[in-house]
Amino acid sequence: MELKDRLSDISAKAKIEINAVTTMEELETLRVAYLGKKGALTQVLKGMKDLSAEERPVIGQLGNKVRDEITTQLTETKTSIEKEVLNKRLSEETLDVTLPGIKPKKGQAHVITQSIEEIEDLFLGMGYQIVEGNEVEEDYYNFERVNLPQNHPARDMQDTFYITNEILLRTHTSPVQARTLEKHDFSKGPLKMISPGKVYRRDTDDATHSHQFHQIEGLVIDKHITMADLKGTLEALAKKMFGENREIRLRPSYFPFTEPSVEVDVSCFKCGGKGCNVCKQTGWIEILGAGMTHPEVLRMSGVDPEIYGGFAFGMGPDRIAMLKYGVDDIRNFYLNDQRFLEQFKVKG
Ligand code: 2U9
Repeated sequence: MELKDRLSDISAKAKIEINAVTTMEELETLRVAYLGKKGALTQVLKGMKDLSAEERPVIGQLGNKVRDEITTQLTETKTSIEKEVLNKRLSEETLDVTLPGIKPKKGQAHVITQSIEEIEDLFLGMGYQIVEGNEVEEDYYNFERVNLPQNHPARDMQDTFYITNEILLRTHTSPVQARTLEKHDFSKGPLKMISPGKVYRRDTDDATHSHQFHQIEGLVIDKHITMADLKGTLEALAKKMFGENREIRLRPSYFPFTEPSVEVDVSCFKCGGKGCNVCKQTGWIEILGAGMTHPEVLRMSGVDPEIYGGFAFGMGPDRIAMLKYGVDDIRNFYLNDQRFLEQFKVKG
């Protein structure tokens, strides 16, 4: 067959085949099939070397025309396929920005934090300051300064996490009281403070003991502070925490840092005092310890017990939350299980 005829066959065939292409892969296959090194057009043009001088330029021109036509059609087809692919993606991946967002779950403060803040509000309203302090403390401030001398059992390893012989994890927030008291300037008025925070005991964890728990301690030091002031303050605290018609009763007790010391019960908020499972049929629930600050503790903080005195108290908000919400295992507060924690929604 004449070169001329073969070229017009290739041109016609290419037009039809490229027209039928729908993917980039098919397009590339055709480009190689016609224009590649072993392509149909390339093979035909190899025959030009056998042509006469008159024929060669004519066929050469025709060959270039066919190559240009095929290249143009390949490029146009590529562009239209690319456009189709893009439009398909655009329609599939359309994001309707006017759709409402996914509402994040609203969290709330931890139940112990809620309990602490409720108690802080009460004391702020009574003119107390809230003081926080280090959890890593000196043995001296944690024990010595609250009248727990060197050989006191509470200082033994079984109760305390020691980091060195002198440094420990505080077992109560009393060192914050001692540090604040020693710096207090009484010419500016009485010391009225509470110190909330995490404390640590080297106990084995069980339903009522956690190696980490919380405490809130209070301290009021001035002239002429009496036990009646202590009782009135604790009554206000009990009513705020457990309801307005609660009563309290003080039972004699002993703490090295207070003299006299008392343990404080609140009338049962569940049965009103008749007796039930919460108050173990007694009508009363122990909520905290308190007492008049020991003179030796004052003296060690540089305060003259002949002139100044006052009261102190300590409570465990974990224990109070367990009583208030009927939680039977203290460890629930520290497992970070959302199913447990989200039950304690913030009111209002
Ligand atoms: C200074 C002076 C006095 C703090 C006090 C308690 C009573 C008390 C604990 C018992 C178990 C709280 O519920 S608990 O975790 N503590 O009962 N704490 S008086 O007295 C102080 C502290 C510091 C300078």
